[in-house]
Amino acid sequence: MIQRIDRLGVELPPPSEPDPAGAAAVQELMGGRFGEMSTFMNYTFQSFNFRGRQAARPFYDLIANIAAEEFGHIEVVAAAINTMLTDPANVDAHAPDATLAKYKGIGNPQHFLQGGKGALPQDSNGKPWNGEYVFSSGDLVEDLTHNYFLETGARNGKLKVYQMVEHPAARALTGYLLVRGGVHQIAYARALEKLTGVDMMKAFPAPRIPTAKIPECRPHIEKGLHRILYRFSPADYQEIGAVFNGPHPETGEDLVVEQGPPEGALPHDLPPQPDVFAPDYAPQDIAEIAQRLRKAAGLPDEPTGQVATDGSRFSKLKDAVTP
Ligand code: MN3
Repeated sequence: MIQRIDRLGVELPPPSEPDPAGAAAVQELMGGRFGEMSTFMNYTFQSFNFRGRQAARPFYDLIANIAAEEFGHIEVVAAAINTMLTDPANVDAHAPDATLAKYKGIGNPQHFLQGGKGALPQDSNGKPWNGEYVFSSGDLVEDLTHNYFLETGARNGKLKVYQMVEHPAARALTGYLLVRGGVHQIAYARALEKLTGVDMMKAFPAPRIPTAKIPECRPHIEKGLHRILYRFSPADYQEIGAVFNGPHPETGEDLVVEQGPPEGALPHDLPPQPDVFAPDYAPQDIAEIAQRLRKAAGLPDEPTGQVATDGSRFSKLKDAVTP
């Protein structure tokens, strides 16, 4: 089972200028062959299918535990795409005044036509994520070798998206994922070293990504996120430290296991976009129904969940400046 926490792994900036073309490129990190849906589903299926797990416990724990972090990576990729598709100045734009015309020919039209300016389980070409990207052979060394290769390709992809997309949400996303993907790459390298004796980081020293020189990586490195594996369970997966230990292959610092999940960050409540009916043509109607239900259920007047910025703030701001 998985327990869910209403936080993002990393703080993202609030919506600013929409960047549909950038959002389409970031989709590669969601539904591409080397995207986060792939890492998540590979480790998830490998952990589901793991035989003899008690005898091989440290390896089972490692794969199952990393799978849990990958769910949060999908979540933060979606949050970045949604931020980039949000027009905070457009919260009162209603059909049929052709507010979407400016997006014609830019990015992935399905972000607007199929979805409500929301992330899709697709790659940067709009091709759906594919279950054939999952490799779960049952052979532990094969699966771990595949995972090392997958993390290596995933880091390459993150760096290329970083270079292609300048939107601050994409930069915050890729800076974080480059650091965390590096930890997972090291974890699988260590697992293979301990099983087979091969020095993976010497055999395949790829990709050579100088994360310490990337401004959006640096704050995470300063907090040690490049050498921490979080235990994503209150009581289980106790044995990951039997594999994830020793010096960091690049910096020489000790690798550490920390009780997690990480503190994370509050998500911005992205404002309604009535031009794509998200969450409705007239979002205020839904808000009024929700408020009645909340009152009838004996809940406090203010919503109980926490967000970094309340989505309704955007339209209030607009009201304040509109005569
Ligand atoms: Mn990941």
